[in-house]
Amino acid sequence: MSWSRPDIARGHPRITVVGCGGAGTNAVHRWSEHGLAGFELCAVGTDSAHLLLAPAPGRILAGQESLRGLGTGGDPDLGRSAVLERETAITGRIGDSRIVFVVAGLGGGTGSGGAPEVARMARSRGALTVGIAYLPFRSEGSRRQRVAREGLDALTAVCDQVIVLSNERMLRERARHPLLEAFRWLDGTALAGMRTIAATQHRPEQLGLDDQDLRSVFQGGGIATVGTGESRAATPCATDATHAALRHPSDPLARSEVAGGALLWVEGDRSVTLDDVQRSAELLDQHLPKEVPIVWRGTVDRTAPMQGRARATVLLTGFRVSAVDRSMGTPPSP
Ligand SMILES: Nc1nc2c(ncn2[C@@H]2O[C@H](COP(=O)(O)OP(=O)(O)OP(=O)(O)O)[C@@H](O)[C@H]2O)c(=O)[nH]1
Ligand SMILES: [Mg+2]
Repeated sequence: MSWSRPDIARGHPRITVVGCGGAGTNAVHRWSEHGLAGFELCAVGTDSAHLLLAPAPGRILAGQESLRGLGTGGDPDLGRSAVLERETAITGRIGDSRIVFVVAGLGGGTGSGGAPEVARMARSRGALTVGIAYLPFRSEGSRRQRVAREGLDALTAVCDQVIVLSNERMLRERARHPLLEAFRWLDGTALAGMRTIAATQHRPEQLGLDDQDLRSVFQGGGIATVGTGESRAATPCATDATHAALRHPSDPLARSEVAGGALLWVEGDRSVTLDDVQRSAELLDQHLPKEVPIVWRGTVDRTAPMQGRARATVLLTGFRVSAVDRSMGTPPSP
């Protein structure tokens, strides 16, 4: 990995989130409703009506002339060339960001074709580049699965790590919830992964995460999965939160195929003890093959929203794309 040390005099390094295509724009829209401190949000899209969801200063319409604001109709080649036409605007947004998250739903045209190009632009400017890829529901059919798989290949080739979130997870975990709530839940999981990675830049105090932690688990690139869990009680328990978090990374990717490492980040109020965090790490250790390196860190969060809460986020890295094929039942690309 090539990213360089932040310039201390300039304070916190910039972290930018670029949503690409419909799903990427939706995610940026939902996160912007929460006022995501510490992240700059923007969206690149080919569908002008849909792009209006993104926060105003960060909208980049791609393919204005060729596609006339109507989307690509599912064609990744059109998505790629439209995004390339806006390279100057996109790199202008990325600027000197230290971390860039490129978020897209794979299977359509704009995200599958365009997100790898946005990621390439970010990485060539020296940013740590992390893809967030929503994979289509099985019920969307084999063509979408194939396009998604090709998009995932392209994205993995240019990112430091790609966090995969299968939409199928919503069916397993939120099938009986209102539709929008299910989508918000998956966005929340993605956000937990982004916050964990961003914590290496924003919160190096206490027993916080740092650059070295990220380097050790991102080494070798590949695909990552994330899970997050919470415990809410008078005396919140980090081990319970970790237990809940571990239900997700095991799904859809098999834990035995982790090739990179594991990052466990526990946030809690003052009642979370060292012993509790230590037991959380042991729990994670029991879930993984012996040789997988684990980095665990815990921070006390004094802000009001974390009162009576402990939150654990687990990031497992270094899966091969073939592991995604097996878990999704996707036929491998020719
Ligand atoms: N998790 C999640 N997935 C979504 C959302 N919207 C769409 N998807 C998924 O993302 C895939 C790609 O859809 P879009 O993002 O709309 O496609 P696009 O990139 O805009 O591509 P075109 O419209 O074909 O140019 C879909 O097949 C869905 O599986 C969303 O809001 N959240
Ligand atoms: Mg679209």
